[in-house]
Amino acid sequence: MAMILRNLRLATMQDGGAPYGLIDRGAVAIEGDRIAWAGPEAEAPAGDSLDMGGRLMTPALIDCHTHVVHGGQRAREFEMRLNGASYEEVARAGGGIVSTVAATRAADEDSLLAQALRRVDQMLAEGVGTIEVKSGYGLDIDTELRMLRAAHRIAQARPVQVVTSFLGAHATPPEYKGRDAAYLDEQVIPALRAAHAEGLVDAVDGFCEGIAFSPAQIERVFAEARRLGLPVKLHAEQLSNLGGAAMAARHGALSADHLEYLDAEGARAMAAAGTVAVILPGAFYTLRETQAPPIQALRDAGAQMAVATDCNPGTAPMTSLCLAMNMACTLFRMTPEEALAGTTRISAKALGLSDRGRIAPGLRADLAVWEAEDPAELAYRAGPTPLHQRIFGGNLGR
Ligand code: DI6
Ligand code: FE
Repeated sequence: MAMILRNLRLATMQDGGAPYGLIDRGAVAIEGDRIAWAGPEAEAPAGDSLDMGGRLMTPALIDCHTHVVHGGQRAREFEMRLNGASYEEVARAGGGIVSTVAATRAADEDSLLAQALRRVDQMLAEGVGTIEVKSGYGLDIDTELRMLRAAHRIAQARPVQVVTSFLGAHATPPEYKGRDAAYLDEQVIPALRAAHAEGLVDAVDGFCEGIAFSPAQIERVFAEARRLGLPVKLHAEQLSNLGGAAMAARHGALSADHLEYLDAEGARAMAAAGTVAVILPGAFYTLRETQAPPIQALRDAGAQMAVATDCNPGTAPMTSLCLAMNMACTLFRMTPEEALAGTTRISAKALGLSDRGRIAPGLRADLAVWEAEDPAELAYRAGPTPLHQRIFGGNLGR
């Protein structure tokens, strides 16, 4: 028997109709873990009903780019940078990704899970239903596997869906300094194979940047992903333009992420391939960057844009997807509707998921009911809009 949630301002996030797919006086019928019906309340099917007080309902939010599993924190580095230390001075003092690598290698699986759950709980409190979680702070076979096992345990410990991305090609660890190719051959490829064999990987990611890996080195990892039948995605054009996004598009990537230095040609290549542009304003803000991603060029090319937190201890120590939406609008001039589509319908696409991100029959009943009326409120506040109720897999109050 369906449960009917009525008296809703229903932002279905369906494309092509009213902004936000908004139905002013709407209702949703839930059966099991699925949406059975959604539409104007006057047309709702019979069933036990619950009055939702005219509140706004959206699909549960989807954070399609996070590093929530990691050891330690980098507040000291934040302080050094703001006291004028350069990125190099910070690195020489043991800061940067390698400091998180050391803390992650030192943490056992239970500790990695416990540290991640603190961040995940903050995300769930803001209406998130699905989280993408990357490896990439182990940079050796054992720790990369331990990170991904901890990531999978998040979904056992909390009512949330987890999608994992292997990010062994995040940085070259100190013990392989100057030996990138050996690191890829001796650690990254074997770790990817072992993680895939254990069913721990949903997609393969990489960091294509001058301080990380070249397009050719990333293509070495993408070739292995293709051999294993895994989709790919890429951190691209964050600090420079190496043509990473266009290369990712050539590989049919689910997404290319960051994109501050993307050019019009890269935007067209992404649009043609259906590669989602994942916009990460938290890293831009934390690093006090000045080059914004080319939002208008992405619009002109017809590329779809998602928004995510990039939650990581170095460049985006944040868990608020609502704040990320606010930053995407305030810093990059995305519209509130683009930002909300970017954390629902389009972030689902960035993860290759078609069963969520919209309020429509047959999709997962992962929903968020807000102490708000206007969908723009979710991007309007510099921080979270109060959540009234999170519905996960059809279970109210989870
Ligand atoms: N880009 C970033 O901003 C993060 N990783 C990446 O590929 C930085 C991660 C860190 O500093 O810990
Ligand atoms: Fe990232």
